[in-house]
Amino acid sequence: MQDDPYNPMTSSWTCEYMISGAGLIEVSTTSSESIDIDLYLIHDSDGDGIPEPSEMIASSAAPSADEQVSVILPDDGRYWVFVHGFGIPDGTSTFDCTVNIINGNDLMVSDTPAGAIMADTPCDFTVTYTAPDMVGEYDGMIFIGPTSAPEALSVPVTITTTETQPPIPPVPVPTLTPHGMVLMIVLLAVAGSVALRRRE
Ligand SMILES: [Ca+2]
Ligand SMILES: [Ca+2]
Repeated sequence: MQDDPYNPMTSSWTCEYMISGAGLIEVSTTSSESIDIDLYLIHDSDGDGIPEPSEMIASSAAPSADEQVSVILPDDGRYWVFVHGFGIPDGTSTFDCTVNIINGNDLMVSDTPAGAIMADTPCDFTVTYTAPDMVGEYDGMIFIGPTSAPEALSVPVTITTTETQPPIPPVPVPTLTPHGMVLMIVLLAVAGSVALRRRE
């Protein structure tokens, strides 16, 4: 719907999520119509259950319907996705909104190397998972980085479960450490996925 173009808080399409231990929130919109919708992500940081302008943590407002926001390692709590009708020539229109939230602790990292890792030195670690009962494809994420920025690199993990469960594929460790650099790493893994697609 056409909303007040100067006030994203008037967004007529909103969706609420409770987030706990998430590694990623990723939201995108698109439309087959010639409209301009914008995307906002709001975190209820004061915990009062009310979305406020000061709580906006991400926005995407290009002059089309194709928008995308993502937040890595979001704080726990209540979130709202606002889709703002900036320019809807016919007053109402349709769009797709895809929300991907990766959370949970179904992925476990173990056998991590202790101490410093020299550049260009491969190191092995073990990733185990708790497979959901339902056969399907599940997205997870492993963060790798120095202790001061543990989410510096994110490695997506996809687990496909079948009737007979295959072994988990090895997770490649990005080899981006420059020559001579010593990298202290921490590993944090999250898994589980919520994806929905809504058309209104
Ligand atoms: Ca609030
Ligand atoms: Ca837009």
